[in-house]
Amino acid sequence: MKSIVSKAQQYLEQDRIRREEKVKEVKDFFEKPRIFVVGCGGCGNNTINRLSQMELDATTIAINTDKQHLLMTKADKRILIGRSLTRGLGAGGYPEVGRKAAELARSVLEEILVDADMVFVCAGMGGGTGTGSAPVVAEIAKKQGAIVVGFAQTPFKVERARIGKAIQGLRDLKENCDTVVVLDNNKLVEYYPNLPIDAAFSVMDQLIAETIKGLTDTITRPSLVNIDFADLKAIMGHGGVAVMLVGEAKAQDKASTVVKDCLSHPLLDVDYRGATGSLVHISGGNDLTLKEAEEIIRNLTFELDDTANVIWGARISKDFEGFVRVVAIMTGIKHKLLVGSEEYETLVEGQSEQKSALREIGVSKVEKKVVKKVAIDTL
Ligand SMILES: Nc1nc2c(ncn2[C@@H]2O[C@H](COP(=O)(O)OP(=O)(O)OP(=O)(O)O)[C@@H](O)[C@H]2O)c(=O)[nH]1
Ligand SMILES: [Mg+2]
Repeated sequence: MKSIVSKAQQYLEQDRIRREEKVKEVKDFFEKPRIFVVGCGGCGNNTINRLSQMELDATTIAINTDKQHLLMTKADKRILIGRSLTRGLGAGGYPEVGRKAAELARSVLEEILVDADMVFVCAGMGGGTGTGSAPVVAEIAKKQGAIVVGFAQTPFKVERARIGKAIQGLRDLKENCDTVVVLDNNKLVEYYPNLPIDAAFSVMDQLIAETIKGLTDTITRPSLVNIDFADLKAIMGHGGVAVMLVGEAKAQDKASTVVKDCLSHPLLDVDYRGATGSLVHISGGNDLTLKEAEEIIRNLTFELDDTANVIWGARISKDFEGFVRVVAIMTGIKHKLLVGSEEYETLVEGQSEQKSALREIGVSKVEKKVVKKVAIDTL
């Protein structure tokens, strides 16, 4: 048995070298999916700024009605929208102005996004520019045939007047995106009450940027381009509202530690009961075993529906030796801001009762779930 294992390891090493050579060949041969990240308004521009500091296989675009903010933003393309409406001074908290400004820039945006395969649209909800323009950008991208994923930050409770606008903005964004990942800024106040506002914002921006980078890397790695893009499409193509989970672990029992880290992330809404789809991406070193990867998926997706579509992939890289990182998107969730809190509570209560009953009789739901694909990509 030992000799078989050592032969297999030898083979793996040869295979790794062969694949590294192939990766370059394939990279030159296949066209990569064209990915764009568009940041709308102040908050969206800040996310783009973060992303610009990372090596990203995507084109970054910052759009704003606020000339000053746009000038401070680093992006591949910067577009000042609605100049005739706002004279470059911002939308003053009016989403109608943001929407009109984006409408005026429609032809420019159409031209830029013409051959996009995937577009991430980032905006903070509740102000004027992001709230009004993000749904228009999403609609344009969708019409051009791209998969469109929105990342929306919802306002602080103290920004009272902004909450109504944010809910409407979120609804409009959801209408025009395939999937919208919702992130709650109130979590920043709960967990970083003493951090200066800029610093607290930048933590959220970093989190979004890391997730977009993780997803982008997954689909642009040449050896698995087509499979990964198709998978992403399967989950995000009709994802509705989504939440994201991010976790890291170094410990010996990293499989359970990383799941705990994902489920207790201070800035993320981890209530994904009833999710209908899940895309989980694990990055680990050579020490990550298949059993550990399987355990991570099983524990993370335990709460999901029987019919949930679960797709996962793992990438082994030298950078992750002794360390594991998980990025997951859970789609098809009911978000409290979008269904009304009473309706939401009833819905969630019903689901929990059903689940605890199942747990009591020892039904492990994961076995029944449709786990579509396992891609172990060694680079
Ligand atoms: N996480 C995070 N949230 C932000 C940031 N900036 C603003 N926000 C949130 O996003 C909401 C919208 O704010 P902005 O993006 O500045 O507004 P805008 O789209 O530029 O709108 P106008 O300035 O009215 O044209 C705010 O209510 C905040 O809750 C940021 O850098 N990070
Ligand atoms: Mg602004």
